[in-house]
Amino acid sequence: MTDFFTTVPGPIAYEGPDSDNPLAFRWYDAARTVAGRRMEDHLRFAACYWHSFAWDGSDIFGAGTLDRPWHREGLDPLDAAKAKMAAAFEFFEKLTVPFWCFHDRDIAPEGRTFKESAALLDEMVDEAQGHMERTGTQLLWGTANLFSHPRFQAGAATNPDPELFAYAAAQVCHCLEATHRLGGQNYVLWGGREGYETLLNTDIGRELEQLARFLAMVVEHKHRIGFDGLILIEPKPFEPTKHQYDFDVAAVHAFLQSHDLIGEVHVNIEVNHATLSGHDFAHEVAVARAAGIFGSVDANAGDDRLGWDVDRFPVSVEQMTLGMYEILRGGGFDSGGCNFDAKLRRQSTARDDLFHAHIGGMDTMARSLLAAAAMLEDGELAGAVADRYAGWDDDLGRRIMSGEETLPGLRDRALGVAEPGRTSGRQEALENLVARYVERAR
Ligand code: XLS
Ligand code: NI
Ligand code: NI
Repeated sequence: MTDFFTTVPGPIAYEGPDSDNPLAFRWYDAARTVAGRRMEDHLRFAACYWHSFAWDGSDIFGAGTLDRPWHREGLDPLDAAKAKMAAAFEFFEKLTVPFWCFHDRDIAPEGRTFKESAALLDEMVDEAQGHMERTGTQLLWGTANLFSHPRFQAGAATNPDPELFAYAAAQVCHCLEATHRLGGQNYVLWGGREGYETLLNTDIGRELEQLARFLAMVVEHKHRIGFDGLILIEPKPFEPTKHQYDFDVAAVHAFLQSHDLIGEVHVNIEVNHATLSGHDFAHEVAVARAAGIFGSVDANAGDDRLGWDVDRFPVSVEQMTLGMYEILRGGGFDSGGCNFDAKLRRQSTARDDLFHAHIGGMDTMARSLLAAAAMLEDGELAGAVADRYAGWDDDLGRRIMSGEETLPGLRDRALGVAEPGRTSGRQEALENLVARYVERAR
């Protein structure tokens, strides 16, 4: 145990909704059983390495603001990586978060050659293994950073130059194996720069075929090494490129279908990416569930007036309740979980701010779980939906769906029946119903 977070003794404990202790959980009670499962096993929280430990608070206008001593100039890169990792695991342990997530470049410095980088990653994976054994923290997923280094300026798998595809493939191969070695439960592919800026220099058809080939290679290798976690694509509509190929869940689904990858690849849905694509988070989960490709969640929040990936910590119980409800309807997480792909505001410079941010996020998600579980258990909302579609279980609906009816057959029928009736969609009443669950969640 290091002493980076000296003002927080840890472990953070559950004290209940009436507690005024800012360093306690008010809703996240890991051991409490909700809808037949421990809260901890429902939510499967993960802290991410990149925003909390690899990012120094810099933005496009200015330098880092955060107190991260391992970024100080002149340090040996490997020593710095180890100091960073010690602080990260001190944090995970004190927060009592069961999982963590990383990019290869978050945990290990980049060498001068691929060979050097691979060796550095191996060394840091050994280091992580020690920390994981000591603290009991598990790995929710690993991923390769195929977007920060200038070599990836034109993308990785979708690069116009096959040398870059080859480099990215080598990096993913190594990172997938590292994830496997650490007992990772999933492997994520976020298409960082897999998209384009202008059609004037881009061949979309080729790039999509390259992306499919890359994905097939990842799937092949996953089976080759016996990795039984899920391969997850994380959709995002834009940023950093103007047009990202994995725009939203529906686009990913169509891509998987047309390349025979259904069953092999699922999705990691990020809340802020969902809203950037013009959808609600719950919509993205529902589409993934309907398509059978739901995997995991990057829990964060956008900002109503900022149209980019601001990665705030989740604050809206209502938004998350609707998302959790869709997740629970599908049976909850399997190997996935809630990864806080979220970062501090750059003025939050005290070391304990990282705790307050995660405690708030975990409580928001936990309270949402309680509301969603009650909604599901009472069944009133589901009942209202079932009533709305009841006609499809009757004679006419069944005949249409079974193929017994044809267009002219339905015209003949219409000639002999009255104008169809209309029933209320009852949206406002249902919104009030949800509000009651959100208010009463305990
Ligand atoms: C960026 C993505 C990224 C992925 C992991 O917007 O959210 O952080 O989750 O590469
Ligand atoms: Ni994001
Ligand atoms: Ni993400």
